[in-house]
Amino acid sequence: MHLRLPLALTAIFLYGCSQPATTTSSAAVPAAGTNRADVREFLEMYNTLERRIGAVSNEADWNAITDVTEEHTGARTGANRAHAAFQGSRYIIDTSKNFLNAKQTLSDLEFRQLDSILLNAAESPGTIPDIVNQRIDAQSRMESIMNGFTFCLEKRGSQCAKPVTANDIDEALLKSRNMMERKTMWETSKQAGPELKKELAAIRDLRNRVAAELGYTSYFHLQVADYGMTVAELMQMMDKTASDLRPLYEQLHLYARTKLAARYGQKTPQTMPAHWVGNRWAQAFPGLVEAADLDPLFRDKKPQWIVQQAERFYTSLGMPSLPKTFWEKSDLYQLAKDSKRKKNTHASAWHIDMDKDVRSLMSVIPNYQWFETSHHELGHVYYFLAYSNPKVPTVLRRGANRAFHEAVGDLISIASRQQPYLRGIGLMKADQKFDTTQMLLAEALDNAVVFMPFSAGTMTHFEHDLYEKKLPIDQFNKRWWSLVAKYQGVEPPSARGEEFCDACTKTHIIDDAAQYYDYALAFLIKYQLHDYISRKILKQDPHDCNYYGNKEVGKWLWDILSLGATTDWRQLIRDKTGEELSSRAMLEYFKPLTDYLQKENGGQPAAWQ
Ligand code: X8Z
Ligand code: ZN
Repeated sequence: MHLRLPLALTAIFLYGCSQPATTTSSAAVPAAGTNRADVREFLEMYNTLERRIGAVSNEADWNAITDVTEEHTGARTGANRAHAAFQGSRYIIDTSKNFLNAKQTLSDLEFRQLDSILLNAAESPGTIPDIVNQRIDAQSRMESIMNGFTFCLEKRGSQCAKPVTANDIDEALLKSRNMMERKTMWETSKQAGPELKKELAAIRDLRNRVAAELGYTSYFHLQVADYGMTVAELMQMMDKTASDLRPLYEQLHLYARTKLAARYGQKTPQTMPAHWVGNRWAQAFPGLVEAADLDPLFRDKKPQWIVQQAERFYTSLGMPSLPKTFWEKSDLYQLAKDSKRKKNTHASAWHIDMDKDVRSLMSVIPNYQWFETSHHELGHVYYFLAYSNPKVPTVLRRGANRAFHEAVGDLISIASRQQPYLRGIGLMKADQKFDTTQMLLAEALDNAVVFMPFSAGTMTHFEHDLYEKKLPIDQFNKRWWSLVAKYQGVEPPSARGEEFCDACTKTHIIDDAAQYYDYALAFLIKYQLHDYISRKILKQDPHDCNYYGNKEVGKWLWDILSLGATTDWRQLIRDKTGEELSSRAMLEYFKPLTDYLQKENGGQPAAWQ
């Protein structure tokens, strides 16, 4: 290597600060792809620095999200600025563009790395450092509001006399039969919106400005580019997905509102009142199928057991034990009621050093939802571990695409609700049996079909309009609820004017901007992978199968995970399942429900008014 690291670092930061803005080649930039050694040297330098600077930035993010203080927020802002200055340096942009101009001289692996480097740079172009820094500052501020937020049932002056946790709200929405309490809890869950609304409008403009610098129409466009798709292609795919699933969703919707009306002693409404549902955003209708209620299985379990069991699932497939540091450094359990510390309550997984420092943030309590979520988060963690191998350069230590990353743990969540597994690990008694149709119904309502109109419809269209159409701030709530009505058939318990920002209460809108379609795609992928594993590897019924302990399944999965982003994702799904990305497998999996629901719904027209 000709360019030693400290020298490279100096070159990047000096170039970043002192050169005039340029997006074409300059004398300081190596000639376009004429020398493969130059490309190799550049990539080696980038990967080494990315790993070091990224680790500092990730560690600061971790501290800020797990312990919300001014000091941590400040440290995070500083570390993120340094990381952005590296990733978006003009030297990095010009050099990678130059090499990419001579695409024919590059290997596929080199091309993929340069392409990723340029996409990373587009998040923080060094040509507009002030805007980039403003965006980082705004991001830190907004996340500290969200992560440190106290949901409050009763205020005394400016103090909260009756705080409630996110788990308390979820528990009440899942179990309470008292309409007043349900409404209060639902409204409480929306409290952070007003404070975040102006912040979201401001950061939207900054995100869009950043994306425009390297030629993207909006920040939404920049995020979609990661899939190698245009915005129109992505939106078309999402609309097709929502419409493929619509007939089944309508049947489930009618089933759910009829069932809930009986439960609450009300008339069946034409649309679904948001506070009737056991989920803050109606992205799932959990707790409706009494004959498949899995919560009682966890009554005597410790939260620790839940996460350890999720690890046992992966090791049973032949995957390695989690590093000791995972258990030492993760933040897995709900905070004590009197804890002074504030942390984000939404589950996440973290790859701190792009190597073996992997962590998860959760607030596990013993119930089925956290059992499933623990399997989901460890899916991310095993993905991190699998692609942290010498064949995968740092910048490609990512999922085959972002949806693949989400699909892995969710695939294991499908596996984790199969009865042979639940029996095998002693959660169900050896002679206990849940009705398979009821189990399938619960899965459709809780973690599959009901999610699709929310992810492919409401969330994707809201963020599309927010960024691509620059939705005015005084229409945020109106647009949100018109999408919720259109795609989900859900309406709020009372008018939600523009003093609120109900979209702002969805974590991903704040800290995972313009990426929620990842989950919709992930849900299609997970049923495609599950279909292949159950039929072709296990040779079992996809509705009653057991991955647990199967090394062949483990190897098949590990082969996907260990590639990271070194291959084309479309090719990967074709190679592994023999088909293109589609809703076929998901529709087929839930087909047995069609007749059942039609009968249960008495053949009534299912579409809501
Ligand atoms: O955010 C998540 C994971 C963390 S990556 C728990 N999920 C989405 C959500 O909760 O909205 C999983 C599926 C949907
Ligand atoms: Zn996830």
